[in-house]
Amino acid sequence: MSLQDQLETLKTQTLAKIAAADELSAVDQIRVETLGKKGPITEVLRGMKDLSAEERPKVGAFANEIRDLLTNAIEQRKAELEKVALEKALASETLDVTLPGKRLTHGTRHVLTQVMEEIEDTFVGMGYQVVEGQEVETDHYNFERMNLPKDHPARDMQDTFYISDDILIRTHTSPVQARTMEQHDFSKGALRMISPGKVFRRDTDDATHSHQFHQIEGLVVDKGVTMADLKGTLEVVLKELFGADRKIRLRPSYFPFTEPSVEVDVSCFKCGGKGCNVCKYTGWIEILGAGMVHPDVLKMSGIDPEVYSGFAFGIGPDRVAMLRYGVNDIRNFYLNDQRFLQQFKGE
Ligand code: FA5
Repeated sequence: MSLQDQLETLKTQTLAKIAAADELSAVDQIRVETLGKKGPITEVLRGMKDLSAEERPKVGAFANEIRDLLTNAIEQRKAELEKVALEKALASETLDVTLPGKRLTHGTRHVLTQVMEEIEDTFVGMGYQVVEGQEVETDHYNFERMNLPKDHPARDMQDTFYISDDILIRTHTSPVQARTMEQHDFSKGALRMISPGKVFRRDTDDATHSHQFHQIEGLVVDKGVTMADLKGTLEVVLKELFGADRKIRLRPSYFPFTEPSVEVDVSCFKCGGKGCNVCKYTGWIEILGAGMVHPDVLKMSGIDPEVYSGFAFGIGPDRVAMLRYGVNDIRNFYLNDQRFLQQFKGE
């Protein structure tokens, strides 16, 4: 086959290949194979040295013509394929500005935060200061200053997680009482404080117990504070929380840091005291522990019990929230399940 014929066949075959290529990479491949240094055109041009002087320019011109033609065909196919790719991208990435936007869901404060803030507001309205305690406490403040010396049997009710022999995560918010009393300057007036926060116990988790829960401690110390002040204060707060027609009841109880000590019940907000499943058919719901600050606790904080007296209480807001909203398992508060939490939208 003459060189011209070879070039002619190459042209036909390559043009067919170019037309069939449907990817940019395939077109590039054809360019390298046909026009590259090791391709057939270069081969033909190399073979020209064997041609006669008459034939050489003709074959040379024809070879250049074919090379230009194929180069153009390749460029054109590339441009076509690039256009198709662009159109495809534009079609798939279209932004429809008329579509409705995606709604951002609003988070809400946790239901326990809401209940605690509500209780705080009531006390702030009565002139109490809110004191932040610390979750990691010493044995000294958590127990000893609360009249629970080492080996006191009442420590068993509040077993906890120890970090070392003397450092623990607090079992109640009561240590804040001691920390606040020892700082208070009575020449500036009475001590009235509440302290909300997390507490921890080695309790087995069940529907009404969690190893981590919350308390709001309350403490009032002044000259002439009596049990009547405690009762009046709690009555106001519990009516605010559970409804104006609620009654309260004090039952004798025992805490090492108060004397006398009481458990405080509120008349059932569901049945009004007749008896139902919420109040376990007693008509009353236990809400908190309280009492008159033990004289030894005052003394340990440098306060003279002959001059000053006080009351203290510890509310469990987890239980308050359960009762108020009919939540039957305390663990719901700690599972971070949106379906549960979204039901308490707050304001
Ligand atoms: C105390 O912790 C006392 N410090 C309260 C107190 C303060 C009494 C000041 C007198 C003066 P108690 O162990 O009863 O007491 O706990 C108080 C409240 O915390 C309970 O009424 C209950 O509402 C809540 N509570 C106790 N244990 C758990 C628990 N495992 N899970 C959820 N709530 C709990």
